[in-house]
Amino acid sequence: MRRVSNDANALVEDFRARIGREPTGVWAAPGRVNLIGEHTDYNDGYVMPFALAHRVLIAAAPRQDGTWNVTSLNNDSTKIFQPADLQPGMSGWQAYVAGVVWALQEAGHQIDGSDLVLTSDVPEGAGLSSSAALECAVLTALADLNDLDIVGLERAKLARRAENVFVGAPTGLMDQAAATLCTAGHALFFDCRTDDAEQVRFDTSSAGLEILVLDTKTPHALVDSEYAARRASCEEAARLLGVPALRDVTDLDAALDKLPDPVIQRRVRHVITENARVLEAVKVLRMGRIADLAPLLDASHESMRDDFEITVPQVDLAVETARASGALGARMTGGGFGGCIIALVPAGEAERIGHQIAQSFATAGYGPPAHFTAVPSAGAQRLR
Ligand code: GAF
Repeated sequence: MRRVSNDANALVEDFRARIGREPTGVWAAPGRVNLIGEHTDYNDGYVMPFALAHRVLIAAAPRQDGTWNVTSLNNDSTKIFQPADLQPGMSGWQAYVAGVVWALQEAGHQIDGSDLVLTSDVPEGAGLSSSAALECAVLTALADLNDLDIVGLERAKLARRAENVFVGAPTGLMDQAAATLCTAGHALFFDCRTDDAEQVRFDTSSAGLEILVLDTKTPHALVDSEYAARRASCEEAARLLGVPALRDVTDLDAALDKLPDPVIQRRVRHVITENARVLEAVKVLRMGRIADLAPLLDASHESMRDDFEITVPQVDLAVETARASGALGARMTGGGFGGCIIALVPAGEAERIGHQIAQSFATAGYGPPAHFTAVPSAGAQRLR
């Protein structure tokens, strides 16, 4: 039977029932929302995600026969793989598990076989990084089981390598950095060039506010090809401008003058202005002025809609309705072409605003969205 759970004790019971012995431990890694800084990570720029309470849980124990026996309770499916099966290009949910074993081995670590039973309540395909959560949970479990001395950021980079090379998705480091480094009560200000990480206090309730996350449940049809196309445009722009990455553009107007193509100009304008918005967001959060995030969220959304062109009508409607219903500011979060929006709303209003958006979706003939209130939570860790 399919099971979606966030409870370590229940997972231990599942492990006992399926594997017939005690797990050595239980590990977890969270999904994330990105507060601001979209499509900046692979441009060597800035991001500011925070971890969700939604997470992947893994109960695990070593095996002596050198195989990995992995059960996903969500998919009600078990996959067994051996060292010879660890070939990039594997598909399905198991690729995220096998990819981590592969990345660890490629980095020279000895990884013994294990039994792994996992469950996740991170919504899939919603732009909340369910795959990075899975990779980082597996990595955290295997690092402990195999006594590996790998620090946080190195873990994030290995998980990203699994995603980029084994699974084949050309993402940046943000999602794995968030799943690994985030701490409860904080957003993570991360510099994707220098790897500098700062935990910025993000206590919305002290400001009388909360973060509504609304999943538009829009199918992510073009996400892979369009993501790769945006990345390629940014790299092409950096090449034309003679800089290592768009992070290095200091004079936006001068850069735009040098670029012949209006589409590339828009892509560059998004990345440069988005980096500036992240820096501004860090400033206001350091001063505890959470409400001042609102215009930055709005401007970020407009930039993604008009310049980076990664929103879809459902996402734009959700953002517009959130604002019209009393949100201080709102934006799409994540890679785009569907997925979730976040809205900064007065405390106690998330429910009402979520319902307003559901109504506007019904009126527009869209399927029902889902929503929850986000609480900045802990990164990957051992639970027991
Ligand atoms: C996806 C990617 F995985 C991240 O690396 C990042 O580029 C994001 O889209 C957009 O900001 O989540």
